[in-house]
Amino acid sequence: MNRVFSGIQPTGSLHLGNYLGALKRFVEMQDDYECIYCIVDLHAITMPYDPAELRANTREVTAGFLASGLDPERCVIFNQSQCPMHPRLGWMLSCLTPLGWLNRMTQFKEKAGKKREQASLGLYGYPVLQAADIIGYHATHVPVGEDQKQHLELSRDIAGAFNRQFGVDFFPLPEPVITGEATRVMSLRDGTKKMSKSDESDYSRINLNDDRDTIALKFRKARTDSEPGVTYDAENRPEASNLITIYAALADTSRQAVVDDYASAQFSDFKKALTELAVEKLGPVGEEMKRLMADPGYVDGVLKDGAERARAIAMPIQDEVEEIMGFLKA
Ligand code: AQP
Repeated sequence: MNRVFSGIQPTGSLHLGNYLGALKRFVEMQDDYECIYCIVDLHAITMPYDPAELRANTREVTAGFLASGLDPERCVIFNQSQCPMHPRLGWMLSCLTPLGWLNRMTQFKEKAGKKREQASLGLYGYPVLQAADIIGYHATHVPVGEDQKQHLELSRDIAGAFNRQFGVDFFPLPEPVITGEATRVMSLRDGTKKMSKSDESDYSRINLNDDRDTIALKFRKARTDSEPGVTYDAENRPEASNLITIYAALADTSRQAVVDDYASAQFSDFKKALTELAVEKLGPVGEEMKRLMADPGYVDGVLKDGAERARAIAMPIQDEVEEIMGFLKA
């Protein structure tokens, strides 16, 4: 059986990178797979945070899921803290994961930066909890952006380590699904950094709830180079190439088709066309998010129902894990 699991952290506003790298895939996959989509609030506390903001962001990300086209009747939508499997299995898997594997994780190095000694144990163990999130549902496919590739490989290694250690064929090895034109959307201010919720500059990203004027302003101010034409060259024109990638992904076409279409245009005209396209595609998502945010009772109801369904799938698997691992249930 094919089952999809993926998650997004409620650490701030959803942005175009989350949308093109993850959410758009989530929506496409709900037609063909049994899908479980999670607002990973336990991951969101691995860095310093504010409890009131966590609560608000959890509702906002849920609203973003729904506004992007996820149907709570067809897929399970819930917040991670409401299913006890995650921390429970996370702990058990952490006891099977060698430190050497975690020491290779580049996301920890980037996020901890120079303050490594102050970084939390949770941030270090983040990829193990992520492995539990996925394999605790026996998920087979995981749609993610390019930045999550290394963590997904670790999830496969951990699933394999469990199977080998206990001599079972219990956890399927999950397949990353990293597809589409925009698997790594870059910052609008620096084409070598990925677009991120936690970037200090709001001008570095397009948020799903930005209005038309804000989208136009951010694309107008987006850094480019002095070359006038529309050509794709990720190495020498990273910022311009990023905007071409964004256009291609929003229009569901290829980068080459975009370059061909704008072969004789000035880059400034291309930016205007990109703004129009982004407003056309994201405007309705932002509007729907606003409508849903005004109805927190509905959003909470979706999460409550999703959590019940998530627990019904995960807890029997967790029981089997505990049986395999030798925990006595007297
Ligand atoms: N720039 C991006 N391009 C393509 N995909 C992206 N994703 C994130 N940024 C980009 C994908 O979105 C999903 C959810 O990401 P997340 O919120 O769980 O964590 P993240 O990757 O750490 O995202 P951010 O925005 O950078 O959050 P912060 O700033 O809080 O760390 C994942 O599938 C991810 O690949």
